[in-house]
Amino acid sequence: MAFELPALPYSTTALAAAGMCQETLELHHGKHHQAYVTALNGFVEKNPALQGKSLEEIVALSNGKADMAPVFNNAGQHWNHILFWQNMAPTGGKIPAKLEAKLAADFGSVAAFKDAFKAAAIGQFGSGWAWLVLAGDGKLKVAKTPNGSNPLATGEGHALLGCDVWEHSYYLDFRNRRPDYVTNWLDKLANYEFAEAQLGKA
Ligand code: MN3
Repeated sequence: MAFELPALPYSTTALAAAGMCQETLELHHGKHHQAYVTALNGFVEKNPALQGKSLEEIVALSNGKADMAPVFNNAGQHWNHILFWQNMAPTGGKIPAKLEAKLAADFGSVAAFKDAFKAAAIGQFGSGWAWLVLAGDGKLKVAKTPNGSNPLATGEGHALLGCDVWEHSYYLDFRNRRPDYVTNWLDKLANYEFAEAQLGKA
């Protein structure tokens, strides 16, 4: 069974008012994410060791192996983007009470969480991701990963939110201003209801 590009959970125009335009979503979902899925399927077709494996299993078995770096990069990016589309909503930015209390308990305040997340997103040199994870000790933490890596691969915890900081994610809307993109993402796009629901599944 080949991997497939999941449909967006909203229309390509749905996030425009919140700072992500139709063209960004069409290119990012329809071209960039599709390219990762197509490349991953090509690797699976050629390598019997990957056949019949779940996406998570392919990330795990290619993780840290130099000769499998292209497999890891594309599998990781497929996993990351599946989460990323669910991590945004047309009316994002509202933090529900249970998650708000946990953010305040683990970071000191919601503002301190946002500061830490922005620092990770801005501090990721080049392409990569910033994450809010539920770590093994039961605490919320912020992490960053380069390129196609993710908390699944690093073992840093269960990912609740992942913000794509590759330039293709923000260049049409914010040009080179990654800090403005990340601030807007946290305040207007992030689907904290989805993140809160993940707390119960971790
Ligand atoms: Mn991307």
